[in-house]
Amino acid sequence: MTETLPMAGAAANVNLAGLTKNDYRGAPTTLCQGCGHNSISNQIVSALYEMNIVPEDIVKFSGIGCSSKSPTYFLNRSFGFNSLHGRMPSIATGALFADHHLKGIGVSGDGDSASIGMGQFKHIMRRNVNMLYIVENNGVYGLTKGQFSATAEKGLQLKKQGENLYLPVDICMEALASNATFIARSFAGNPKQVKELLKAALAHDGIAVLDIISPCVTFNNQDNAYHSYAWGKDHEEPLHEISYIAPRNEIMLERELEEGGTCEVAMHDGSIIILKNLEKGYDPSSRIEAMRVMEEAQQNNWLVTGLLYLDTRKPTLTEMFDLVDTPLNRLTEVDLRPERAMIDKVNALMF
Ligand SMILES: Cc1ncc(C[n+]2csc(CCOP(=O)(O)OP(=O)(O)O)c2C)c(N)n1
Ligand code: SF4
Ligand SMILES: [Mg+2]
Repeated sequence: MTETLPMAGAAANVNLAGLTKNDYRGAPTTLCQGCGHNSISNQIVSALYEMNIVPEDIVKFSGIGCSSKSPTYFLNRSFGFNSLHGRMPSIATGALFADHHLKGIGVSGDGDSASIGMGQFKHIMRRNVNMLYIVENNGVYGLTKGQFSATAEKGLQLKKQGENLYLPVDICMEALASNATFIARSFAGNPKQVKELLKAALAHDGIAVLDIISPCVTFNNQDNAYHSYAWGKDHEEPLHEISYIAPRNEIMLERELEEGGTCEVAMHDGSIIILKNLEKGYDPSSRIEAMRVMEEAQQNNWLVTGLLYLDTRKPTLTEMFDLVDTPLNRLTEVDLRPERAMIDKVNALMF
């Protein structure tokens, strides 16, 4: 009998998890053509495929908005929960506590996170929940027809809204103030950087906030708007070229932060993030540096992108609790019922 050999092309498309890129896709998008959110979904598909992550090990979360519809457009094989407006963090916290073996990917919008969900946003940061928290930031409420969001720049003029009178909320500054352990900013018009930052964020143990300027082509893409493709392309100032290197045996911890040098950051899973500094040394482990760079960017109207801040030392939410290895949602009644002697002991303590 002749042996059937796999087709060379097909084999080449299979990653180390034995999956093709199609295994990471979702339903066809219903968002507007050219919407930045679509470009981000495509990079999520590529990043997970290239990292050989098994889709069933991921759980997706979102709130309400065009951005929050995005999880439908990637990872068909993963469970997901499309929650209420601004409430994604509490749903994610509960689900990831119930199964600490899963990694969370949350997609939110600037309206969802910086207005109605601001309180929840701040608290998921300080709890260091193990998830990637993406804010697809377009400066407007896209889904409800383009009202100003809290991240819109002061003075923005929109045909149907008039002039925005208020100073904007900066997602990354809010994340830093709330003790997030991984903070990065990117731009949907720079897909290569988006993908590398997604990989680095997924390799992080703890909360990884990725603020991605993601133009709304229908309501806020005129060339002078800070969340447009044209403005982003003209004003982007990457801090470094970032590359993600998958886990390997030899971990290089040496760091060179002198001008034009590279900085290597070792992640818990053995992967490495290489930051090639473009102009001057930037140390992402310094909160003060991160704040300075963001402040400087605000003063000069620069769209600073890259890894702004990283702290790999803080325990995640579930590490702070003495959990059994079996996820809580898989414990059976037998596992949970205390022995008679223990019940008697507890009762004796109480009365
Ligand atoms: C409690 C509640 N208030 C208001 C709304 C209406 N609403 C739906 S989406 C949205 C804003 C979405 O903006 P954003 O999060 O920036 O997402 P985008 O559509 O811009 O991607 C609002 C106000 C709602 N669904 N629920
Ligand atoms: S309205 Fe704006 S945010 Fe919503 S899908 Fe269209 S382009 Fe994207
Ligand atoms: Mg928005």
